Amino acid sequence: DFPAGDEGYHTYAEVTAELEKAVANHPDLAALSSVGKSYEGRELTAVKISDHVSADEGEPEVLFTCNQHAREHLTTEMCLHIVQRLTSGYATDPNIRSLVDGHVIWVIPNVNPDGSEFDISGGGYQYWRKNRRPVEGSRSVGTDLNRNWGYKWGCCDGSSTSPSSETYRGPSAFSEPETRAVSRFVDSRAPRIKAHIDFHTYAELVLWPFGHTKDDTTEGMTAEENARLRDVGQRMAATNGYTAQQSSDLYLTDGDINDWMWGSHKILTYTFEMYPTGPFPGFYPPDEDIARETTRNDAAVDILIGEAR
Ligand code: 0X9
Ligand code: CA
Ligand code: ZN
Repeated sequence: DFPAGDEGYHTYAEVTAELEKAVANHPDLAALSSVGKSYEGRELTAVKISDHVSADEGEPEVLFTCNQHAREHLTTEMCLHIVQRLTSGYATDPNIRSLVDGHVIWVIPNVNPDGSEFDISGGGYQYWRKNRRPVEGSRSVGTDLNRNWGYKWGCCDGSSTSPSSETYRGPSAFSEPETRAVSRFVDSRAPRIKAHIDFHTYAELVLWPFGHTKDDTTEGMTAEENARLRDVGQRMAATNGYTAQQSSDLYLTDGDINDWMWGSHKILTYTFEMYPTGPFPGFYPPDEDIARETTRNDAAVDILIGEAR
């Protein structure tokens, strides 16, 4: 469980219960499925939101993913907030109604449930980042899921080959059950998924690909494509006050989720680094901050959905 005073955050079981409640209250708007299981066997739950949710209406699709990194608990709250806002606001908010009527919105609130449950085990926070699969042939546990994606995996000195590193990329691309399951889900929906945000903390940034090169244009990224990624990124950042930049301007990564989403499927894809800007309170803002910092991204989320067409 979360430490005393932080009970406003949701454990894996509490997230599941909240999602089931949303579906029970809005059975025509929301449905649950699983894209696969984590290493320890937890379901990687996906929420589908649309009008006539059980029908296939061929609408453009959007994906939100959260909690690739275990200790970034505010992101799980962000995905939960998206589900709750789009379902409970549908009846009264014409803007939400038109977004939900015209799109299929997928939300995966916890890509790394083993890691996030481990992070809150033992009475305090563990500062855990990676997943929980032991690394074969070493005493280390965990791969950085956000270095394990299969587009130019390990290409460019943006990840580590050392199992004890916080940015260990894993023994091969998609070696981890969590990245494999989410990527296969996206493969199965492509090319209908048009836009995506992966939520992280912290730094208050909107980041677009590529991460593996400092170049704006390169193989797989024309000047026109780069300009659109930048334009939408900057418009979203104007609504939440984050700083907008290409992800490699922050630092180089290889094998991150956005490089794969764009590189493999041309999905308009972003990383949001949420609140705060610095190490105090860093990964562990008090639960009193959840409502303010998730609501802060409502307009940006709406812009992204509107860009899927
Ligand atoms: O390093 C990451 O995986 C992300 N930051 S975090 O502090 N949440 O770990 C950022 C990934 C975005 N890609 C690049 N910066 N290239
Ligand atoms: Ca509190
Ligand atoms: Zn992160």
